[in-house]
Amino acid sequence: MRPLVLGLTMSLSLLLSACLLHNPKSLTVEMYNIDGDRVGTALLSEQEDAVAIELDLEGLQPGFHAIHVHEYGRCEGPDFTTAGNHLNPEGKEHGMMHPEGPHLGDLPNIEADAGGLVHAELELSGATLQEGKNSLINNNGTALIVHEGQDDGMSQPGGDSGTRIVCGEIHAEKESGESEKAPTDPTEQNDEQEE
Ligand SMILES: [Cu+2]
Repeated sequence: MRPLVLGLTMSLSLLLSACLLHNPKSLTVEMYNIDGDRVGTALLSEQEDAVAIELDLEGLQPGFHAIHVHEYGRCEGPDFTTAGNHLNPEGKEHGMMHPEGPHLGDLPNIEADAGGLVHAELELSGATLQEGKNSLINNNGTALIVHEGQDDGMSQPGGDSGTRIVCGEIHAEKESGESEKAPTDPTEQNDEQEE
């Protein structure tokens, strides 16, 4: 009987640690440009009813750039359309200044300095790294995307922010041995592909 009890205890603790991995307090997201070069990181950390994002990037054009969380955790170059539209679980309009917005994934513009560097501290209000409707790690995750232009905070569907130039996949850390789930086809639900 003893080995059986031991075995059960071990599988229970494995199960518990797996749950903890799926509910991270913080995550580091690697950011890549359209050539597949790593250009920085975003450190995401769980806050009360928000996720804080500490972003460091290099190699951008100086000036303002739009940044959003998009709905699928797939960054495939050269256009990153695999990340789908903005994360918008509540069906709102796009834009930080829109009266019926914003999307959960909307964020204020970031600014690259004369050397092309960005250091920004952002907050994604209402989002979570835990599981649930507003989770960034549900299903196949989400993606943090920087655009060539700036977000005007109002235009539908994506703030007229232009080409996607940098992308980072946001996933729960996987336990070793867990195989990747088959990703959904982003084209199925995307009638209007956002810029
Ligand atoms: Cu975007």
